Amino acid sequence: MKKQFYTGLLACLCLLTSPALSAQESQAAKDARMGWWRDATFGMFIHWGLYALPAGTWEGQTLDKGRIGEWIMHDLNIPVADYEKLAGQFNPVYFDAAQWVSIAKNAGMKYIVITSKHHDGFSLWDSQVSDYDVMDASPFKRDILMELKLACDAAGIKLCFYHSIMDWHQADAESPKDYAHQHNPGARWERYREAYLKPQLTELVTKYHPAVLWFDGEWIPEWTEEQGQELYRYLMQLDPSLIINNRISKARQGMSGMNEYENAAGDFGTPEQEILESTATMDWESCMTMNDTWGYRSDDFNWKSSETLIENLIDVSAKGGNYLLNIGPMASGKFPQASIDRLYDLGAWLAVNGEAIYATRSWTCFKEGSTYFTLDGSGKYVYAILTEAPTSPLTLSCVTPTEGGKIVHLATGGGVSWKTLPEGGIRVDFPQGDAFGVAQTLKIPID
Ligand code: FHN
Repeated sequence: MKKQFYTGLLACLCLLTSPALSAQESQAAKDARMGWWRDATFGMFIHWGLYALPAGTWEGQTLDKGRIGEWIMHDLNIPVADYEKLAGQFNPVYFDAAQWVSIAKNAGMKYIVITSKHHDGFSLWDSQVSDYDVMDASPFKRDILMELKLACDAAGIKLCFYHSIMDWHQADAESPKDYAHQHNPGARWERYREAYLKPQLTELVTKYHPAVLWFDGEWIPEWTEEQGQELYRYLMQLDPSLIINNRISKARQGMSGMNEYENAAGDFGTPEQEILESTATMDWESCMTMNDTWGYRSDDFNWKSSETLIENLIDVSAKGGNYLLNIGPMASGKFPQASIDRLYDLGAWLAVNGEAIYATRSWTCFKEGSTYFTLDGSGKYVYAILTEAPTSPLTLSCVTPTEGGKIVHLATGGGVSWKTLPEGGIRVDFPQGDAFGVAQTLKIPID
């Protein structure tokens, strides 16, 4: 029944998608649209789907170390007909949207980006153009995205969707090697775009109102910059407040994630498992795993420490980016405990030092030694975030505080004594001892 709907939509969607946006967006309008996202700085990425069931091992064969769980279908050459049977076992009875959202919120995260559909093609909502979704193909039969939407709205968290352009399940989209032998190979790809990909995205935007659409899988040769531009215009017509990553275009330069040419579709760059060396003129967000996989692998224990994750957040923020930190929930619907522990530590650190991160901007001097700097929204304070506590009085050469101004140590809320040095910069009597935890912050007034 759904398949008829899919085919029938083709003609009318072609009509809907043709008009271009009439006017270019002004810088002021873009700043307003991007405002919440820039201020948010810290978000939760969630890779969740059928791949959580094999969790890295298929019929006794385990993925090589370093391979990522959500690629198991591809990496172990699992036929579509075998892989799709996983849907019949997908029954995450412990899934609790309110609990997931509350873990994110307590960690200081302001938005959640979850895989509406990853490369394997399985959808986490009741898609009207597919039976390969959680409502039609799994025994769970609960609309995961809608439950998350309601929980996020209640908690004041923005819900966003990751959506893969590449689709290993759709016959029209899987880049079959025999394209060359077909009469009109492009027609199948067009049918996938117009009668499957776009209708799915339309459902997501009009029913769930995601704050961000986060594309991926754009590197396949079938996808072009022109198609990306057209899809961007189409989606922005559906919801002009949307924010869309640069993977809707073809401009991403591999894992470094920034654009290799101007005027590409998309609003922000997407470094993956990397942090930029410096600030950038384009908005950017660094996405990263806590261990070595995005989708859950039961044998991946290579967890980054909480200290590393906190320093990464500081580093990204000092360079003007956002940090999107990944969770790979288990097939049961639970988060791995190691992830929960790290999120707790991040939340505890942000509860004390968050004003140095949220709604801040990069400053001309973003790092001196192991100290990072951010600039508050008013431009009246610089935050110096020390990722290593000094063993003797701290000297900072970058910053000249307001004469006679009070420098506040956020961990104690008290002032610290300081003086200007004849050679420039300042010396600060920094509170000694490690009682204040990792990465302590000084709030410094500037003229
Ligand atoms: O292939 C995907 C991968 O599975 C994961 O989703 C990451 C997250 O950014 N992106 C892709 C590779 O760039």
